[in-house]
Amino acid sequence: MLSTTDLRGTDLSVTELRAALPRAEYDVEAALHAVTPIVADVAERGAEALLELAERFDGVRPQRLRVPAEVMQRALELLDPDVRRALEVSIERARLVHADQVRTDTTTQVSPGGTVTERWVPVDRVGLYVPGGLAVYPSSVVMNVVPAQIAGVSSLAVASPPQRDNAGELAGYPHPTILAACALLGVDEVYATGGAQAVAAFAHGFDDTTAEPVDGRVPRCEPVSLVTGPGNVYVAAAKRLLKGLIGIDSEAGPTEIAVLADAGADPEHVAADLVSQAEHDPLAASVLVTDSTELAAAVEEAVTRRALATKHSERVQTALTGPQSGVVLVDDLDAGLAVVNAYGAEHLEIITADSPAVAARVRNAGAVFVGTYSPVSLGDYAAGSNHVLPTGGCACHSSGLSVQSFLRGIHVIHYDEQALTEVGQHVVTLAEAEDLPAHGEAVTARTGQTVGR
Ligand code: HSO
Ligand code: ZN
Repeated sequence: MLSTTDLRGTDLSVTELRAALPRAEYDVEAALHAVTPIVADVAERGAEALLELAERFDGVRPQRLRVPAEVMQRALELLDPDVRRALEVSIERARLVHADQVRTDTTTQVSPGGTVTERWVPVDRVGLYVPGGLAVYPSSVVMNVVPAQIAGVSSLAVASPPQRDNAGELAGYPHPTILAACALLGVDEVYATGGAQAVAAFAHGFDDTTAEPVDGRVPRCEPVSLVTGPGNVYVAAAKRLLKGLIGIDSEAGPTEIAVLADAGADPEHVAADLVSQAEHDPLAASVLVTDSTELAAAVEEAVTRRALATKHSERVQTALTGPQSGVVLVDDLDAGLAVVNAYGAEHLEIITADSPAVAARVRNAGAVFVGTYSPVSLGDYAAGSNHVLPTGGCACHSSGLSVQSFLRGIHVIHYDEQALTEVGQHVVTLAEAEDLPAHGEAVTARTGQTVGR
């Protein structure tokens, strides 16, 4: 089922390795054509466009775009108590980890009378996108909302596609479990809109003509400054299109798991984990990197068996047989590390002898799962770590969602006269070197220093 890339006996550069490794074709550029008119339509016609687009893409026209308080409450009542408890544990653990990410302001005394402070300020208003297509992810509500709240974001809105068949009595609203997760987290501004149109709605804002007027006025969904959260290729394309007007976390692509394992790994564990992430998407990538042909053969057998037996067999098999998945054979663990570092997987498992030592040598990965008892699905739900992670090799330059994603570090510069005078001549000199004498004059107007050398 898994194709094999045999790198034994080779000594490839990072660029050559990247070209040789399995990776998904994910064409955000192509999706831009489809998304551009949608974004323009939402910018122009607001709520009316959102209702029509929901009808077209989600097969249902929401009665209300903003989910009313009583519907949020009802979703919480409908929540299975076991799911509620599991979500609460997920929230508790995520809060623990993310609380440690809080940044403290720093003030650097650069010279007597001259300081630079870095002040960490949360983004004022954020839009969190939660997918609701092939699968419905209340866990992604937790992963987006927890760091935003800990960062101190004061205005948070969530958007998720309205459900036609999947929401029982709450049809026309986002999935009830998503609404319940929002309610558990204290998020009460939730919109029934998905895909590219949700990102456009966040970026441009809209008058919510579907809501009850307040004091005779139509309530408004105010534009946000930042949109975060995973989504399909159309969500990624809308983020790319609107980036600049809004900030984005990343253009999330299909999920990926790479496992670096040696002969001591249990093939059932490895196979279960490869299948677990393949369950997300026919384009999901599952890659085993190993120096053991015996393990590779045993994993191949177990993966084939599990892929046939699992609930979402069809999309799992599509993902596992796609060009983005496979086994990579290497000479030894050093070569394996070179492969996983070149690949930069969203999720990387290390199941080897002395896994912590091997994991410490990983340079590029969205998140690293160390040893037999740290499967990716633990991180998806309840490790405390964040599951919104860089995909498609972006782990080589970016990190997953964190408190930092919702903060801006503002430099506050405060010099007194003496401190400015002390460094003033250097400013003048550099200004002249750049042929920008007026820059220097802004200093000499204060200090009386002479311009020119
Ligand atoms: N593995 C996904 C997150 C997720 N898994 C949500 C289950 N639910 C991307 O990190
Ligand atoms: Zn997952």
